Amino acid sequence: LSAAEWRSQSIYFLLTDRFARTDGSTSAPCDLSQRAYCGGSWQGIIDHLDYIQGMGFTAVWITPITKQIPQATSEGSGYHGYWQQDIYSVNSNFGTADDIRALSKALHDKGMYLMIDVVANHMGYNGPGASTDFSVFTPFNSASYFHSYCPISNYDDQNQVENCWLGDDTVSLTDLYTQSNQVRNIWYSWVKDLVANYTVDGLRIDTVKHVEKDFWTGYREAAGVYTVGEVLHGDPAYTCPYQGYVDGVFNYPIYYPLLNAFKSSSGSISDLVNMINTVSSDCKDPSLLGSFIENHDNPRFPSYTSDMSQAKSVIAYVFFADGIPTIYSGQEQHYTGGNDPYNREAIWLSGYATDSELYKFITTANKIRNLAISKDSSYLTTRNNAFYTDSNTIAMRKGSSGSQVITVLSNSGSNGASYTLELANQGYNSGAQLIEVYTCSSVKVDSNGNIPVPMTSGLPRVLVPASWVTGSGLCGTS
Ligand code: ABC
Ligand code: CA
Repeated sequence: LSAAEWRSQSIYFLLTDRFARTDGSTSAPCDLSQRAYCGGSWQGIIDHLDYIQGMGFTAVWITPITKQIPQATSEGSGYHGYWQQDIYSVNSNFGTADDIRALSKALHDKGMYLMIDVVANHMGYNGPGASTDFSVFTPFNSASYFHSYCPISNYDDQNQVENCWLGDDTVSLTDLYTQSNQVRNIWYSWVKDLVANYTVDGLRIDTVKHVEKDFWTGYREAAGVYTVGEVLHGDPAYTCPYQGYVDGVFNYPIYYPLLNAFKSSSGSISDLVNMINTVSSDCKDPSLLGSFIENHDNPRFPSYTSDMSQAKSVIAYVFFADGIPTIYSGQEQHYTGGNDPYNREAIWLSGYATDSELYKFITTANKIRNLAISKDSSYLTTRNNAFYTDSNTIAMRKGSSGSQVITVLSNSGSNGASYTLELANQGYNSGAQLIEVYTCSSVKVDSNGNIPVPMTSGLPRVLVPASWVTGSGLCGTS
């Protein structure tokens, strides 16, 4: 699937080890502190695609499939998939290569897409980098395939970031000499084969900033599908340029001010608005960025605040701002895990409840976004415009003029007041009829050109033209 075709998708990101087990258990324990395999499998994912599709997701991003460090190290095992040792074998803890093909087919049969996480920067070694036994790696079985050992000690030194090693003395992440043609050719044919073998639709690429930029040009070309890179850096001046080498990157620049704006009622809305504008001008194509508020590397949003309205607000941002919405498995169950490894809870322990508050909220968000996509062919590519703010509120509009989706988000939380927010400069003419889709209330643009938005309990509001809703499946229509 091309980058342009991914624009309209909606991604559910899961850790294969933590999503679903082949035995269908909803009670098998998973002690997060152990950093060990808990029993999830590719077959388990196949068995629970209805749960994912039921929320409206069209694509599933799974963690890396390659064979890992075999030992249980004192930092745990490679259950997450980022400690590969043999790139030509799959991780047998999750099943077989045929299981991955079956997963790919099961997704495609449902009209969904498969995104696989890939690592080209490093292998993983059980021990200090300085005493690596290179013979454990396939095919990179000698020191000549790697940069000589040095730990990354200064993340502001790009030379170190690219050419020194991640990890630590317990598990070192053996840093490949990606500048060499030998390594490049192996990776380029590997990724081409991966996409063909498993009929992969897109790739999430790990540690993109740890490899020199021009490596990615050939990698992306060999992959031939949409590539979204992890560049873990909050500065758009650093992160956006990678969009010249991979199709998209995760929107870390927005992540930090979004989190800070909504995790408490005193968060800064203006910092978020400034960043929306900076990313919009610095990034080549914000519509191809991965939009997110949670992942497996950061504390979950509800670990900062238990407030349900604030959780809904950040999810609404992820869906209705620019970019491809990416929800991390467990978000729909309001999981509260903190830092790695505690943010990697077993999803089966939720019983895959489809009546949870956020499962339902996300389902509606996907429906609204799909409605906008179907009614407005420019919805995805027009830039989100933050047109109103006050100290607790942001209002944004996105889409073609005359039929924009208006999203109003408050950080006040569940104790927030009930009031009418009079929104000016909102792009609709007086008399226009809108519907607020979460409450299904009708709202008419008044004679002064203001939209009276009914606010309550810090809940997000999303307004669309009233004429859109008929037949949409929203607000009781079918
Ligand atoms: C294991 C343990 C952890 C333990 C850790 C030391 O070792 O499980 O409990 O704390 C995988 C596993 C992890 C494992 C690591 C290391 O390997 O999933 O469980 O941790 O063995 C990607 C993946 C991630 C994966 C790897 C490695 C890479 O998403 O899951 O981890 O393949 C760096 C990398 C980034 C990486 C991330 C975990 O570490 O760049 O690719 N993620 C600064 C640096 C970043 C750095 C980040 C976190 O700190 O600039 O480069 O990310 O350490 C902003 C700034 C940013 C700054 C942040 C904190 O603040 O703009 O620059 O990021 O404002
Ligand atoms: Ca590197």
